[in-house]
Amino acid sequence: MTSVSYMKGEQSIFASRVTRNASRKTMAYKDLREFILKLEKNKELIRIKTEVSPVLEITEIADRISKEHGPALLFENLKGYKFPLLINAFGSYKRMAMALEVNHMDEIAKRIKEIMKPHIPEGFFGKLQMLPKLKEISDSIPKIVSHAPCQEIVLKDGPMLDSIPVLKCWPDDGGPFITLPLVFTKDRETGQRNCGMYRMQVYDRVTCGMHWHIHKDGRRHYLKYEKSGKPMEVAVALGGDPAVIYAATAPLPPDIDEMMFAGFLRKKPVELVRCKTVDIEVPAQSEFILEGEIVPGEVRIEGPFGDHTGFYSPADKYPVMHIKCITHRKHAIYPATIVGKPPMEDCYMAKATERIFLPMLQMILPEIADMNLPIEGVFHNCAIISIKKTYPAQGKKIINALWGMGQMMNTKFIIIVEDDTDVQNINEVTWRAFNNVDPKRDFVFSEGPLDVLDHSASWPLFGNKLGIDATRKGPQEGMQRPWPEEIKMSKEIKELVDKKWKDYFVMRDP
Ligand SMILES: Cc1cc2nc3c(=O)[nH]c(=O)nc-3n(C[C@H](O)[C@H](O)[C@H](O)COP(=O)(O)O)c2cc1C
Ligand SMILES: [Mn+2]
Repeated sequence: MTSVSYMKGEQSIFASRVTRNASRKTMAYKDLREFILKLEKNKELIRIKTEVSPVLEITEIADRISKEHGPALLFENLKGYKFPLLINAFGSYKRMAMALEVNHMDEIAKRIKEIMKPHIPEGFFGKLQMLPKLKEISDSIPKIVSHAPCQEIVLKDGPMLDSIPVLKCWPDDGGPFITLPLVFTKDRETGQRNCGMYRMQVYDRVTCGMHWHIHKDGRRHYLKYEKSGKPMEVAVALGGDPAVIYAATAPLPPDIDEMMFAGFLRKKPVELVRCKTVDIEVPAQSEFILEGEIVPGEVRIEGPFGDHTGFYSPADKYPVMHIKCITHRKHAIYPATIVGKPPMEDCYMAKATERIFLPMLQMILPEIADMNLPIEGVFHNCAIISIKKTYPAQGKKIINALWGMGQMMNTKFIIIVEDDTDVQNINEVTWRAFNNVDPKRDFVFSEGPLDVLDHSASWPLFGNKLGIDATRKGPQEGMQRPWPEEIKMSKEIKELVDKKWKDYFVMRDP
């Protein structure tokens, strides 16, 4: 395939299978199918009818398409399986914005900022002004329904996981992996729901691994079951409204319901239905639901897995999920992704998180102006932050604060610049960092928790960190000399040159 062949847009590729009106604008997507129709209508999705294998072949296709910034792919003809497979649906800035129905992620950041502003309404009009805000909150609360498309078909024996085209992603992977699962668990003491995206290795038709990392909410719930010795019920949803899928990846604080957050994102409550065999509610519009339990203390080797760092993460012991029941929609579509050397699909989900979560950081650290988590740093390895600096050592304060904050605690490198630097412009950031930094004075070395995927540290999960304060330094920070002025041309000369610009370059006879 050449780099542009998929863009030629033969009409037949996009031949409409649209059965519903896909032109509606700001209403939340009901399910994955509505998102697929929208992508297709916008020439952001290609249906592939050639027979393909879920063993490595789809990875190679999706990887090439990712590196070419190509479209979402719907494989309709999988060797040995009847279900189609969707991949790369979130794999660009544009599709990620389409998934959350915004033009830019900053629109969501703005809504979050608005909600977090403390407001005490005064009088009748003040209360009226509050109404839209209250509506945002009531829209967010999930709604329980009694009938759901995701339960149209119920499987309890016969074909189970073996009927789903789970991908073997990379040659040295320990097996096939479910890569876009929404894992639902409950806190056994408070009943609080959690939904996290944790990959699941498929061992056989009813058994898979549960790869929640040590710092995640799913594992926090699991530890309480382990202590009690009671089996832990788990339900896994595959597919659904893209806002629901994204919410499972969002680094929300513990005990904040991802389904409520999804309701906020889509401006409409998420519909949940109780599972058939476990006491857990799952999104009613999902494509598949896996129901089962984890026996406390049981572990099994999980991995290796070609991971989003671009390296294999090593095999390790993780809990095991025993599946008792699978339900699915008629003509279900299996959603998948592959991770590997960036850029891949998950990079755009993480870039959305960078934008959406900036206001939450700013609430605690108001001097933060902007943040860039460069794709090559695979999110836990590098954060570039700009600040409005008003006192000595404020750069170092931010470095230390971030190392204590939610999933930011795993960040290995933090670079701080001032707010006249565009953190999204890596050339500008490196120019400041290379020129502004005295290593002995401006480096902060520390140690602490690291992401389990960090392979550079001498031990798993723990290692060294570096903060680089690339802000301007004053005498109170040990600087013995005045900080130099940055070169800037005068306004008058700029205007003069602007005015004469065309004239300089008019071709004249020599
Ligand atoms: C495609 C994809 C795969 C992921 N796989 C895992 C995983 O296997 N284990 C894990 O702990 N986190 C994984 N994550 C990150 C979590 O989904 C993310 O940290 C989320 O906030 C976890 O939810 P929690 O805070 O409720 O635990 C993955 C994210 C994406 C986008
Ligand atoms: Mn959570």
